[in-house]
Amino acid sequence: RAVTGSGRISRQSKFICDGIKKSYANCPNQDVIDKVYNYNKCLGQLHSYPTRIHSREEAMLLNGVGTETAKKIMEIIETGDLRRLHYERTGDIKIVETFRGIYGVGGKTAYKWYVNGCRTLDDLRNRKGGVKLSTVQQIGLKYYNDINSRMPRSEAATIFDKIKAIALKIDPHLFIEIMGSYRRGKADCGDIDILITRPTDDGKTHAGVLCKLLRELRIAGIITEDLCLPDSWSDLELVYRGLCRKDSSSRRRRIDFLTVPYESRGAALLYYTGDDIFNRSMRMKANKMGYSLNQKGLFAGVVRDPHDRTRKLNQGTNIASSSERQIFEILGVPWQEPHERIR
Ligand code: DCP
Ligand code: MG
Ligand code: MN
Repeated sequence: RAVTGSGRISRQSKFICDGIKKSYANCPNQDVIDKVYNYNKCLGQLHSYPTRIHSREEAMLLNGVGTETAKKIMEIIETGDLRRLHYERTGDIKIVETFRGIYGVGGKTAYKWYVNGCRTLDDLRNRKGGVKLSTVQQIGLKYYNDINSRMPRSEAATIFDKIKAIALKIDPHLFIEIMGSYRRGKADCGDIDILITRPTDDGKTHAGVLCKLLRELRIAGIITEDLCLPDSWSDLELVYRGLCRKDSSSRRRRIDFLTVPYESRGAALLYYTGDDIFNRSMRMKANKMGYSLNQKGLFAGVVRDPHDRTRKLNQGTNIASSSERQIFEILGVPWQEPHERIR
């Protein structure tokens, strides 16, 4: 992802690892174990690397990346692909990869289904080998092609306009915005990301709005399936994931909602605009300055577990959350318009 901006290197290396692990599961060989260990180490490094890698020298600065791995990284940067992978990507890995494309299916489940004798999506539909699919996985399988294709920007705009009109009928004071790749100006979108909040100067909040809105959107035929519902609907901060469509003759599209307290709107705008690599570089900048950044705000005085830097020992103090610009300023990062926030 750090290399190509498309998830390619991490996914590909993961398949190499999975493939090697599987082939050698019964006859462990130290060379292979070392190789898998090293690939995993590089993957971890690439996952948390904040910017795009530009040169072999830069790649080699990563822990665990030697000349051979750096060569592979450069090949992916230059050609967008890794030729060697075409020889190593055997049939079983391709099938597992197909199964992993089902919403709600991870590598473990995909591999389990393979072991149970399933080779195609139709095998899963026929429950070959007695495989069991969760409700979400069944939806993911049914709309496999829809979920795995991107929509034109114009379709996202049409769907969003309908949703916004219905939302403003519920409460005309709502702040509702389309985020993610759409806000960055991309020509096509993987899903629709919608941020909702509400000014509180009249003493009211958006509590309860999302539940009402989703009900209206189901009645209007816009939301068609739920994938992930919040546990409780009364909170101000909620996440929803589902499927929607423009009208009854359109394909299903993925849709996400995020609602946040009004005072976190700046941090939420920043987070939900992305892209994810840009977010990673902003978070890393914050961490270097002794702050912590997330969708709720920029926090000072966060104490982290020295043995596990990802574990926070306290909440810290929220020093900026209502304005995107203020967060840029405190971090000393020159302002960037959403379409510039790509790494
Ligand atoms: N996000 C993030 N880290 C993640 C996932 C998401 O920082 N692991 C943030 C940045 C993303 C935004 O949330 O831009 C929306 O997430 P999406 O997965 O919907 O990604 P995009 O909208 O950017 O791209 P796509 O067109 O594929 O949906
Ligand atoms: Mg998106
Ligand atoms: Mn999304």
